[in-house]
Amino acid sequence: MLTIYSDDHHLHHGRCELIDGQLKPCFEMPSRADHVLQRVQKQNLGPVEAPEDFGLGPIERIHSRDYLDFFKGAWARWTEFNTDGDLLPYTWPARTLRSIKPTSLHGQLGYYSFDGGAPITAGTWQAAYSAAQVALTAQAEIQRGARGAFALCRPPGHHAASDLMGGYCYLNNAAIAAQAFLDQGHKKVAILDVDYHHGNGTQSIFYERSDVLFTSIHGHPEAEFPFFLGYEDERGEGAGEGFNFNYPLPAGSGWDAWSAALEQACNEIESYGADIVVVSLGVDTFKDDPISQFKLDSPDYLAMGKRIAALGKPTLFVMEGGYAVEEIGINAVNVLEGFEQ
Ligand code: Q9C
Ligand code: ZN
Repeated sequence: MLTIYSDDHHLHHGRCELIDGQLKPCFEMPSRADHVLQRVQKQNLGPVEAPEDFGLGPIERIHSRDYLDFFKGAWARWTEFNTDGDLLPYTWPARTLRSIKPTSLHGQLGYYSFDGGAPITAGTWQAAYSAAQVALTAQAEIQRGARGAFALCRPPGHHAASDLMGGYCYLNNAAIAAQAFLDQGHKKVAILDVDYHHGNGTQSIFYERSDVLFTSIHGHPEAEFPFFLGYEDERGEGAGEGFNFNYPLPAGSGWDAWSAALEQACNEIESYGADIVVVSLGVDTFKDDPISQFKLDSPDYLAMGKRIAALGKPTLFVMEGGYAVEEIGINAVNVLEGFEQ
């Protein structure tokens, strides 16, 4: 299987995040992607190539122009404040406040984010832009007839909505690739989001559409980030009604419960009749993940890949979360090896 990878992800290195009442070093760190790349190479998964540049066009199919302009220009505006910290939001247009679009940097930052988990650093735009190109280049490989391809994206994307960053995500790599498939002639794309967290950004982007089926297995939002989306009763709206399937699971869930949900998601993908499957591949479902509560073990990821392969569809894997840095490579590549077996 071909892997697409860009060193540009090193340009994004957030300093800290607020967790358990403390500022701690960001869990979403550059060594994550380095470990996955090393494992791809160690296992001889296949060639590793740099992304092509498809420009902003395919990104603008998913993200609004004003959001992209804000994100691209935010760091330059922040440098005028002469501080050396990352750019982080701290006020949001929550209930009782107005949803006006502010003109100030921090006002706009709150407007274009849903949490304080997506710091902007000097190189964040370039890293996120390149990650989207990584997804698009792997998408092109499938379009050329490959059965599988791996987009080793960093930063991740599935929490990013059309005009919102959050949850370590800025540009929704999986959504951008899914839209590219449609724009290149496919009619039905299924997204299978196996990251521990609900893919709220992806769900929201396609919620009113029937040309993308969204399925997600994740920690129950009653108890887990992103808290405000990811319930089972979210089935899609308008033309999208019946094309959204959430499988929230309780903390402590292991392979038995998880694979039962996978079976249901796969059945929905089958009956939908997808042309293409895009997997939002987070491996923060691992038992030793430092911020997550599922109990999958490394061999389970081989079985996951095998079940996805049994769908018999061309499949694009897009890297999302996974914070047990030592094992992230083993677990992510196990899915890909399971798929190829
Ligand atoms: N900073 C992905 O796995 N945790 N994102 C909140 C407060 C946010 C995870 C802790 C978890 C986001 C792509
Ligand atoms: Zn996650």
